[in-house]
Amino acid sequence: MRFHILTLFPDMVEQGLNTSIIGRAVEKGILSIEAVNIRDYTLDRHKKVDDYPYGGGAGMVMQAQPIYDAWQAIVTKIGYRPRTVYLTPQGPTFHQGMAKEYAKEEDLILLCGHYEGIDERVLEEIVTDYVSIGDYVLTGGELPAMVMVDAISRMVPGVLSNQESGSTESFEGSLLEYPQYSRPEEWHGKKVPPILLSGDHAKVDAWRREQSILRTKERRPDLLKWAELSEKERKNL
Ligand code: 6GU
Repeated sequence: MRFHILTLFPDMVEQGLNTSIIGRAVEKGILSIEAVNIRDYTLDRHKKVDDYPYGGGAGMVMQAQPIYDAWQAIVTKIGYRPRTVYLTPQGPTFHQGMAKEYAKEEDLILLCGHYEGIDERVLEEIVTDYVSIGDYVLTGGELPAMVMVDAISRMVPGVLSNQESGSTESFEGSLLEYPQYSRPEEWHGKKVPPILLSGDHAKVDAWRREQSILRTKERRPDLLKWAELSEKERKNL
């Protein structure tokens, strides 16, 4: 899968996504992540990419021309108009199901805004999806874009090793992860739950399932509405 990130801060995005798992997938050629500097496409003699808002008000607005031309350069290179996401608090909140859907795309363009926003007319022409990452205000779309790239990438086949993909399972069914323990068997007077040392895999699985359900009920009861539970599990809630 190929990510194309339209941004005024390409270094921030390239640095932030150079992590172990994502970086390894890029090296293996499973992913490519290209940060496109919007400023490289401005026709302004002074490399300006923003201007005052018509109608007045605080702040600056990112102009249509450099964004459109940067987007068009990507479209010309790949030969079709891919889904184009504008990162904005005005979109629906990103979730795991969206990550799984986006992971099916061959290309994805992520448009990062700054200042007071982007000229509406270019959004109308290029944006197919509006996405927020939660109800708080950030200074720009770069961190949200990195969040999306990470969450989508780990759903692309081959990005996670078998070891790493185990931990996708529980959220897939809308339940939180069960608690994990490693050596030593006793730490600060706290013992590892004995069932985990029993070697009885069926019992361990049943215990973990129960812990996942209990933990979800306690910490994220809102998720239980989506959880895939047996009739018995739902009755016992
Ligand atoms: Cl996608 N952008 C900005 N600027 N702030 C946000 C956001 C996005 N999602 C939550 N807050």
